[in-house]
Amino acid sequence: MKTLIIIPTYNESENIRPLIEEIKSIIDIDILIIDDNSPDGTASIVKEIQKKYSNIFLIQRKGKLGLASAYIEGFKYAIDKEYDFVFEMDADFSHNPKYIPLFIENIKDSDLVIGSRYIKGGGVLNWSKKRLFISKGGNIYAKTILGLPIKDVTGGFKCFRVSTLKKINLELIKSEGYSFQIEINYIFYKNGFRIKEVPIIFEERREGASKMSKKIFFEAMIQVWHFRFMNCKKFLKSDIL
Ligand SMILES: Nc1nc2c(ncn2[C@@H]2O[C@H](COP(=O)(O)OP(=O)(O)OP(=O)(O)O)[C@@H](O)[C@H]2O)c(=O)[nH]1
Ligand SMILES: [Mg+2]
Repeated sequence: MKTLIIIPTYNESENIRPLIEEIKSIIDIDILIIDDNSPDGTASIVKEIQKKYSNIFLIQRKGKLGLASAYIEGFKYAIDKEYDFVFEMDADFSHNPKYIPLFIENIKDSDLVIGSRYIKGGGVLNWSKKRLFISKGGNIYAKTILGLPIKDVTGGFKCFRVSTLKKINLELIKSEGYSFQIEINYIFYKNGFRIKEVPIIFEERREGASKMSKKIFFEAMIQVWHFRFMNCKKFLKSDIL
């Protein structure tokens, strides 16, 4: 099965090389880095690594265009190049590559596999009580308003079946940043696609700075109300069904 890992990057120069090496030590898999012109030169490090591996790909964008559009660009790439499965993964080691085989095992009978911090066996390492409270609270808030039977609706370690993504009109996705994770889960759920959660232990980022802020968090929480009242059926491409 042809599988691609999408890793969006913004100032991940310290993490990207060790992360790719660690993934490669576990599984020989294609990796697509989508870099938004990181001022710290992340893209030039990726170009160095490309000399060593033939299946590392790089899309360089003009500036910080946000997480949602990075993933949508990556999904289109996966559809174009006829991958079977595609991963979302952070560059900062919060998503431990050791779980990749677990996702691959579980996507065989699902359309979306979510790495979940909030199911039995999952968890978070090295987060402050405050950060954990905000994350758990945000989760309960979003899943209650949306009626989502998913324990971790904001997590970003995921694997999608490409043939299912192909049925969705990605252009209609409203999110720019972090609410993208909630929006795509909701679209999958409302259209009856199979969603499975697998437990992961999420770790605090290894190097570099977080791009998460109070403003981004509250924006995502307001967006949830927009999702609540949107017509999810409009995302289905009727012509290919
Ligand atoms: N291409 C691209 N990547 C981004 C952008 N914003 C964040 N990223 C990347 O998306 C991933 C998740 O971002 P983080 O800053 O780790 O956000 P987070 O995981 O919610 O926050 P922390 O837990 O504090 O690290 C990382 O690999 C970032 O480098 C963006 O605008 N464009
Ligand atoms: Mg992170």
